Amino acid sequence: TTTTAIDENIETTNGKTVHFMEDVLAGLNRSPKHLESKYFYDQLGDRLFQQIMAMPEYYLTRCEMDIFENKTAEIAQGIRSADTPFDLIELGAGDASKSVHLLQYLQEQGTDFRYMPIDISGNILSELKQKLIRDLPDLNVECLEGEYFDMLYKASQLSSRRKVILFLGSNIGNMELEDAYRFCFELRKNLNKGDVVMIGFDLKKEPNTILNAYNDPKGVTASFNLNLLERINRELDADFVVDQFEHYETYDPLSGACRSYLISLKEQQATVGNQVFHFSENEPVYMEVSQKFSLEDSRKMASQSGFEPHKSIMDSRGWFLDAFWTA
Ligand code: AVJ
Repeated sequence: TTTTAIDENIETTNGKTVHFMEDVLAGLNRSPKHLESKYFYDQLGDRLFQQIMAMPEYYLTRCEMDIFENKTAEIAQGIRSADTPFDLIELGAGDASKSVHLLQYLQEQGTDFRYMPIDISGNILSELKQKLIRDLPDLNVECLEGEYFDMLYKASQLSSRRKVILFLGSNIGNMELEDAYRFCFELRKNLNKGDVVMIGFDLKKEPNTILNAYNDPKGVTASFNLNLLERINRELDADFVVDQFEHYETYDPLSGACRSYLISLKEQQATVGNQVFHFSENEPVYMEVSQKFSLEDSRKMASQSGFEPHKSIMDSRGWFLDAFWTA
């Protein structure tokens, strides 16, 4: 091929290469410029996201926590834990602060299952492993570091037991809608009849409540976005002048898309790899979508991707939905 030979890819601890440089260059060559939010989560990004989850404005975590703490038995019912032994695979597990409640409950019920957290952050996975060894010493755990489908494939190779997939926290909202549809379709193709998925959807609600969750006054979300520029500087030896970019958040109540941008505060340039990128004054770099859904939206997504929705659990305010679909 004729591809250039800048190979500043990240070698993760399990040997899986993440194409950070390639993806950053591709995104900055697009119009409008775009950086992928999956790269927010380096060590500092993990910390900042934990700070976001602790903010009063960021209701999502507490809503889903309400479900995991107070409706644990219903969740267990939704994944039909009484049936057969299964692998409980969590996509983007992070610190698993919500799912531990389910893990503990399943253990108390004497359920035969193995917990397989998947995350792109090896850093957060090793912390999770430590925590689980300490708090749930009898739990059977297998951590998988990498991208969702690579690791799902690996999980299938490790065992042929029934699968229960957790995709929580409205992580699905980080995909453009068409990508989310494609993702669910792909997920269905990778599962067998009778496997179950539990997906967290942040629901459409009063628009300012949503906007405030992503536009906090202390600027934690701004730092979370700007950290990606810092990360590119650190890991790809780039030279973004980070304080010359400003975080800007929007929520469109029609489409349900909450989107973040970094706005270039002046005309400037940045060098990444061997490429120079020009930013005009007020030029937006599109960073992240956090899509919001109605119950109908989620049901449509299930049926269009070949799943059968069989259960819905909401938090007490009806702000967040955990949907259960059967393959
Ligand atoms: C981790 C994808 C659920 O979109 O709500 C939080 C990430 N971005 N604040 C979300 C995020 C800005 C978060 N998810």
